[in-house]
Amino acid sequence: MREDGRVQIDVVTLFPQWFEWFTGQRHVANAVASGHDLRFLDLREHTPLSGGQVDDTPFGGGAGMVLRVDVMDAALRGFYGSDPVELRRERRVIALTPGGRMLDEGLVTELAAEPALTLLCGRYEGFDERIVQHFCSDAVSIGRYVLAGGELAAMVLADAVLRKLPGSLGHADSAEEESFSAALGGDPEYPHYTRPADYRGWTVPEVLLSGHHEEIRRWRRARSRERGAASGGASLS
Ligand code: 6GU
Repeated sequence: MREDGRVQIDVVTLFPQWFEWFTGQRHVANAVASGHDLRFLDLREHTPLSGGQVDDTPFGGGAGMVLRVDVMDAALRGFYGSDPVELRRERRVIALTPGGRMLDEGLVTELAAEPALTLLCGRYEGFDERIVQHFCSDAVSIGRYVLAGGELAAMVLADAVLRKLPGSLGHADSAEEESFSAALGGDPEYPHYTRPADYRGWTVPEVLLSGHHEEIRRWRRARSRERGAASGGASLS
């Protein structure tokens, strides 16, 4: 966050229009309305190559196309007006790539504390490695599977970061005691129930209807721990 508590997230992509749906989502729209800044920058806009070319065949051969380093250089220079080698000293510049650091709640919390992020979306076979090496502060993956491009991963990351920011969720507490938070010792969230208390004979745990707040708290903590152990996650406590 900046001193005024606001965050700027820029997404560099070949498909800025994909993000129209994303910015229409309630919590994203709320975040923008409360002063956070979201921009979608078209990688093709500043390409020095003819016909809007941005990629090329890989040296050494192999399938697919690779995003060119000179194209990314020109794009970042065009958007920020400075050498991208310097840019990564001023803000987190994150390449979204399946080989990157796995996104988890800890990394999301870390990124939500930054004043400004730039997310680079790869396409095709990915980035020329020199983009990651010289222009990026981080490489991030959202899981051990391959997507056609970084756009969905950028939305996942931006969604997870934005919902942590003040002004994004309607309820101030709703991000406090949630899955993987410190309040839950890093475990997943406990199960929730609402009306009806009996549906087709599937009843709600008695303790939740009891009104005993301390017992409810203990029950929830225990269920949360069980889930953490079952999913093989690392409990903080
Ligand atoms: Cl960040 N990008 C792509 N293309 N595939 C992925 C990914 C990212 N994370 C998991 N799979």
